[in-house]
Amino acid sequence: MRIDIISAVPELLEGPVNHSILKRAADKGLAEICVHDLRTYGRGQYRQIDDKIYGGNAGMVLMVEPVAKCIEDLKKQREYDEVIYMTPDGKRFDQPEANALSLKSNLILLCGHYKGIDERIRTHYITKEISIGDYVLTGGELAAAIVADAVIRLLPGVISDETSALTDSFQDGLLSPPIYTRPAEFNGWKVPDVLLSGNFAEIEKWNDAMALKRTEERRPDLLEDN
Ligand code: 6GU
Repeated sequence: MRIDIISAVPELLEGPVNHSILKRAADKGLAEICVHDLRTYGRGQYRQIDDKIYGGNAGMVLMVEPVAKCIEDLKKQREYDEVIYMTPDGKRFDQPEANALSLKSNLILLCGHYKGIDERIRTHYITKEISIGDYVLTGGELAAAIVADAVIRLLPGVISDETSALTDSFQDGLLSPPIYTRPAEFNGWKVPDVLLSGNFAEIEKWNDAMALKRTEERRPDLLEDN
């Protein structure tokens, strides 16, 4: 899978791309993440990428030309499954969307900034708009990093334990049960006996029951949706 991220502040993506699971996936040859600096496509000597909103409202908008040039450049090199605009106006990102995107080959994530982008980009290039939640961020970079992480960790081989991505919270519509590791007792705090019993049928039953209990207590909305 390849993800191209277009950004006016590419520095914000350096950490996630160079140090997170994204880097591990890239090193293993399972994913390629390329960050493109919008300013490279900017206008004139000052590489201008934003301008005032027509009609008077305060604030700056990403101009159509630099974004169009960048997207056109990328589209010349390969076919894209989706050109995604990261914006609080978009559909709320969730696990089913991450699963669906993980089956694609080539994605563009366009990070919004300032007051947004010229509407003509949305009309003529964008195939999907994604929000990561009902709050406003300064730009789409952190949101793009979240989407890239959620998608790439699902690719076979990225996480060493193949089954672990499938047993995540949310994959079965439930939160995860409590988990423990050694020692079996610390400060008098004990690991539940059943987990030490070696009885795998009982352990599975306990895990299922605890996952359900936790979901009922913390996220009853997840149970209502089903
Ligand atoms: Cl994708 N972008 C911005 N700027 N703010 C957000 C968001 C995205 N998702 C939630 N808030």
